[in-house]
Amino acid sequence: MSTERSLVLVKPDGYARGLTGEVLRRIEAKGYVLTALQVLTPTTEMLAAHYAEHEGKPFFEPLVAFMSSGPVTAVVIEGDNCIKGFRSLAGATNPTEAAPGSIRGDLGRDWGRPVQENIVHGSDSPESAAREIAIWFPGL
Ligand code: IDP
Ligand code: MG
Repeated sequence: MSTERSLVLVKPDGYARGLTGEVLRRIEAKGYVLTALQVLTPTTEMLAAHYAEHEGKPFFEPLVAFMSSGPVTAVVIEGDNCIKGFRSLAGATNPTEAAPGSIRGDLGRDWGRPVQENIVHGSDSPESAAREIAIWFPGL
């Protein structure tokens, strides 16, 4: 089955810059459906679960601190192959290297701080999407 759900986050940098609408516009223009949406400032517990795969890496604690520094927009999107499709819309992790045309490539840059400020998160596999949706939208 190729119809999928993915968990998208507009990170605190994107939210603070007023880019939530632009990210949602690109998701809808691509043809994916917005299934659930909320604005919240995540707890460190939620973020430790969300980023469990990165626990122990040097950027883990700064990443959790950054992600809990202000509101984020959490979104569940739906559509055939939307997990891979949104990763393509988002572009490479490092916004300096992300291709023009992508969210990170068009809207992100190096601010002289670690790479963590890259506007969006998108699930990387069906397993990650199911795990992440349960963290951000319990009961969905
Ligand atoms: P992804 O978001 O493109 O899937 P991951 O490698 O899963 O990238 O990393 C998760 C997040 O951690 C990135 O989006 C970025 O915010 C942050 N990050 C990744 N690598 C680094 C790094 O080397 N330094 C600081 N932050 C990083
Ligand atoms: Mg990742």
